[in-house]
Amino acid sequence: AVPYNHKAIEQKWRKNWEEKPVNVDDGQKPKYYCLDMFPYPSGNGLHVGHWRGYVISDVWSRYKMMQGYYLIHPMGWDAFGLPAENYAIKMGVHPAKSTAQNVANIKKQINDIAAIYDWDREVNTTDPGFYKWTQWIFVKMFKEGLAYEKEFPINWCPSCKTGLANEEVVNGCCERCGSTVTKKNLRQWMLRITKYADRLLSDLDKLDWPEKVKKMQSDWIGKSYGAEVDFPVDGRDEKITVYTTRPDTLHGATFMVLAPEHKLAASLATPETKEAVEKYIYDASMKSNVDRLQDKEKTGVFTGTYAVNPLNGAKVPIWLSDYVLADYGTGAIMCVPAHDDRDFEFATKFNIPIIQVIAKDGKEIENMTEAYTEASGTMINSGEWNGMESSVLKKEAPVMIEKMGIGKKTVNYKLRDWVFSRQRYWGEPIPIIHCPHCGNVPVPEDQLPLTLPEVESYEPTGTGESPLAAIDEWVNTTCPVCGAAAKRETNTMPQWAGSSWYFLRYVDNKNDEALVSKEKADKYLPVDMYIGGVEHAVLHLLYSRFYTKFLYDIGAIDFDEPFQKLFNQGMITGKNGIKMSKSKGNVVSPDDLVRDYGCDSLRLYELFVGPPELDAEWDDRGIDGVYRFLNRFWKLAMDSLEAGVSETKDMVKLRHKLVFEITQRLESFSLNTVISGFMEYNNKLIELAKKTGGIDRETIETFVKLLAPFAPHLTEEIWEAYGHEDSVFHAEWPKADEEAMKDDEIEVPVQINGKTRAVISISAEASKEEAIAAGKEAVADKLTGTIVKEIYVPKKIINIVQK
Ligand code: ANZ
Ligand code: ZN
Repeated sequence: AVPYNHKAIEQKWRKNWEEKPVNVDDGQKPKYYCLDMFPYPSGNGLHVGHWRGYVISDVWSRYKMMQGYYLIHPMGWDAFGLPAENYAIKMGVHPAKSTAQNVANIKKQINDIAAIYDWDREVNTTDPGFYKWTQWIFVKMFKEGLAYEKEFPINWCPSCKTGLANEEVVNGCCERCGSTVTKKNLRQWMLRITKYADRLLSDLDKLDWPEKVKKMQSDWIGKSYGAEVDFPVDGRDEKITVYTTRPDTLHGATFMVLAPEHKLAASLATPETKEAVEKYIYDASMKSNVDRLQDKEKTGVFTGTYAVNPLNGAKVPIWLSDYVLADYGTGAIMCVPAHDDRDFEFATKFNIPIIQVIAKDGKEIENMTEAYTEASGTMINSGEWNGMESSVLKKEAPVMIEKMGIGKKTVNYKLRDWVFSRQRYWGEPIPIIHCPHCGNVPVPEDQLPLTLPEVESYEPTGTGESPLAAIDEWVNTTCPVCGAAAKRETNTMPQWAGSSWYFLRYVDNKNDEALVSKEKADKYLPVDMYIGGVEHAVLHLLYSRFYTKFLYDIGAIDFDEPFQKLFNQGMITGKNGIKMSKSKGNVVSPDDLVRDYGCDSLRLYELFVGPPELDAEWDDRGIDGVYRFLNRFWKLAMDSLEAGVSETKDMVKLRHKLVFEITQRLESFSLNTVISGFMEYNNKLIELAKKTGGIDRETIETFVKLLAPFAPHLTEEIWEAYGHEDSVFHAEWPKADEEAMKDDEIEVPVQINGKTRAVISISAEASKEEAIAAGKEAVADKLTGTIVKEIYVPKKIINIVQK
């Protein structure tokens, strides 16, 4: 037979598919929407790590196609935002230009993967026809009261020179560039994502997502139940409200701490403490949230003023400390050092009394060396609450407190509203006009898109204003309501704006009348399978869910969760698990490997490197193995075609076992073991063919169909050689007949010390261990001595020797 020529075969089929696409909507088939997280078109192109996700999604898509679905499998570009802009600034070209070049380059590389992306559906977030709808959503949110303006100290990256959302700050550093994030008081556009907190939390139950990701989202939303309790300030009219999740410990509150930013903080100072209090407030304003929460020695200052515990009238000193955050709960806490670690540390350092109110192991501890933080045990030192069980009281106390009129039951969330404006050029202009008479007025919907103007200098200014603010003729406009001279908003949207809804646009990407038509949305949405890296677990995936729920609420779509199923692939790393990056010089480009081994081999190897959900170390040498496998299978198929042997029982059995194993592994997304399964069965068939002179047509064709999603070119070529005119992808996915998989049963005598004691029937293929185990079970009552030897003569006899 002719040898396997990957180059010629791959060229031929690439061309054939282009002329005659394999994925067609006949109006009859059900749809299947398989989505990849779309890339930032960076200037570095793709490396073998990027390929992994695309290969996984392509294999899954082709599998679904063979199961009879019409596929929605699109690709597009997340081209606004900092990476594209930083790159453009570095290279000295306008972001629009560099982005277009990068898109063209990456598109070519993506086509080399042989992925069946439907390029008619392509979207680009920087395209005015696309961002018209990104702006439209913002206008709708504004009209619904979900987009609002606010001035407050936000996270600020001094290197990117822009404000950041909480989600973009990782361990106190900018998610993009790694610089330490500081605080800056700035006017901001905010999105009221907190209004959706409860639904974002409870609807996680509907999703077929990795538990790990769901937990990250629910932790981020951070719902907690507790109470707000009012503490009157001693000798004054004011009250300080605290938020606590442990109202059961109220009798143990021996002091109170306010965040330095609390509105009463400065006014609580006495003439003696004034100087120290003001200094403390100033110092705290210079620190970031993360600095403040990190585990280091507590600092604080006594205000000189006391509050009154509303339950027992005890006077408690009021302190300021930066371990209390201004923007969580009420920004003030009651401190129970006996039962909270941070309060314990603080009380110990500043010599504040510690009163235990929950017995540990039924006892009051003599000298506490650490807080007892569990809500379990009997209440002590707690007046009328003495003797109650703390876990019960914890739930009941909020209601009791409410009845006593000293506070109320509350629910709290860690989730904050989304800081949505960026002081950068390369983003969607926020479509708002500031009118001196009418206030903030949205750009009328029929005037969208509000296009991003050309600027001379698109570098960030660092002043808190975007470069757009320098373009007078753009900034100065008239109010759409009253016609007065007015100014445009000059901030732009964050990178996440476009990616929060792009998946909707793919199914109707040329629609000028609506973001997506009702008809197409009903027909093709939502996404059935979403494939991408786990780094987006909170950011993008949470924002997309929020947008989808909003669009559902305003009737733009009929579903309220975007992604039914989610798969997170692990990262491909360089040697020793180091992340592949240009700066580390360990990037492996797919281009040479495609040239030397072909796309099909590289696709297989991307999967073979390890379980797809785990990180895997790349080693070029491993590709030889899969290349050899493809060559051997090619030869087997072509030789068998010439030999034309008829099927034997063994062939039928192997065929059905193969279908069963491969389908099962594929369904459970164990793609690396699918590949090893192919290799294993290929070897078995080659062994068999040595005896029979070849393998029957149906078995080879079945193998070809199973292998098709993985090695599309090679399988099309063999399929054609076997006389098929239509694509292998229009063939049906094979089904396993479990009856046909069964091994033949044979009868074997079981002997003890050479005497036959039973005859059992076992599989002809049974291993020594299986045969002996079955034999021993059959004669168990006669095995009274010590077994010294176990013999299995395959298919003939089992002999147990005992003493
Ligand atoms: C008294 C108490 C006693 C507390 C005790 C804990 C244990 P989560 O679950 O995170 O909601 N807290 C409230 N507001 C805070 C703020 N702005 N900055 C820092 N800490 C704050 O936790 C709520 C608990 O964290 C609250 O319950 C409060 O301390 C503290 F044995 O109140 B607790
Ligand atoms: Zn006006």
